[in-house]
Amino acid sequence: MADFSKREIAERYDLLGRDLAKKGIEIDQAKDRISRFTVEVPSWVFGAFGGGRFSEYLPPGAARNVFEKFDDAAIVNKLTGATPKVSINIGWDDPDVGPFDKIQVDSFKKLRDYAQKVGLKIGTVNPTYYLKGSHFGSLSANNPETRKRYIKHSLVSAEVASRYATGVLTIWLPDGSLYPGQVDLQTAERNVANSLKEIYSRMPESGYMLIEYKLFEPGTYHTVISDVSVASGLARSLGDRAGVIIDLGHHPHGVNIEHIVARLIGDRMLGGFHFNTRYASDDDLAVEPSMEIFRIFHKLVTGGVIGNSDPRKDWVYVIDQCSALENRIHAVLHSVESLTVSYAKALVVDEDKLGRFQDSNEIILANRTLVDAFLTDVRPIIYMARQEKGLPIDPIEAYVQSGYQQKIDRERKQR
Ligand code: RM4
Ligand code: MN
Ligand code: MN
Repeated sequence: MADFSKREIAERYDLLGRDLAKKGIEIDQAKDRISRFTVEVPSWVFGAFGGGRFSEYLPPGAARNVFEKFDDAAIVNKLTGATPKVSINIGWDDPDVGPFDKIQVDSFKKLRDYAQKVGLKIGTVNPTYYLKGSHFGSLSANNPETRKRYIKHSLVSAEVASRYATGVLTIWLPDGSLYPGQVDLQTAERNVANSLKEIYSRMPESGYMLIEYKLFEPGTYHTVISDVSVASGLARSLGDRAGVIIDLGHHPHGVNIEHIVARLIGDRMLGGFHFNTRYASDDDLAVEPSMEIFRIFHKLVTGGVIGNSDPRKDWVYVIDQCSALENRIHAVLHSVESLTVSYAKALVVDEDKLGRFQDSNEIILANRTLVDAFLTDVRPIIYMARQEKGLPIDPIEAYVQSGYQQKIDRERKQR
């Protein structure tokens, strides 16, 4: 818990600044980059989705509709200054609740206007491929009618994205199979490729599409877009307005995710992240400031992606988590904190030294250089950045003190 006076923050900042200067790192530059860091929050973390195994259980205060989700996102942004955009799901977040096939693009104007009113914007837009009638596949389905429905749904979503949001469509398909032999693997992949081609060619020209992959769930035997090679292959075949989004929870254990990042950057592929923590399995938990997240940020920094002054060269960053038991707003604030800390650590790597050790094959000394940055307490950088913006030093503590939770617990009892 951080409870520092202005003077204490200045002292800590100066001390760290002197340490970093010895490595040739300018603390003010790191602070400015941290000041500019933003990440999207997911609408779904605030609402009913995420009961998981305890389907009837909802943490107190869960939002009852999309507007309440935006209210919650607004307080997160107010406290962190780092989450001005909310990622939405078409099919869950429709302002006019109605049947899936009748979703109206225009009705999202209301949501865009409401977002503006509470100081937010709509961020990435997710079509929802796992609603009615897709239990045997959506874009991969053998049934052409099902594919058509989901192509139409994708185009409605793309239109919402371009008209009322940032134009970025993020696509995750639940398509796959439970048993070997259930579907023909090539047919399923071809159906997806053709469906995506149709979506890509008909979506607004200003729009972008990021394709997400996942090794498992709901498919137990196979998923059609199972890994980065399938996703990037599809994206490449579509064109330069298609790319890949990496969800941290979607890999087998032990996969080197920063290597995937490096490869996508090397390929000049559009990229993005769905941040979360996976322990034993994919469970969309809050982000912790782990060594892995630090290494990923280090790649995003050295690859010239994060914070690039040309926004088209930067990636898209989204928190994708869905709390089951824990307080939703605490969980999101915790993730924002962890990501900010990890980014700051990635900015204090002694790159010259690292380069020298790499050139001279000093394996452990190179590794220690990275570890040294990871072990640096970078919080003074973050505190200073927040203080300058008039934000609370500790957003979670400020949230606990704010009384907002008590208010939503009370107001949202009826559902
Ligand atoms: C999926 C995938 C999608 C997310 C849904 C809720 O596993 O991660 O990105 O939107 O879950
Ligand atoms: Mn995801
Ligand atoms: Mn996921």
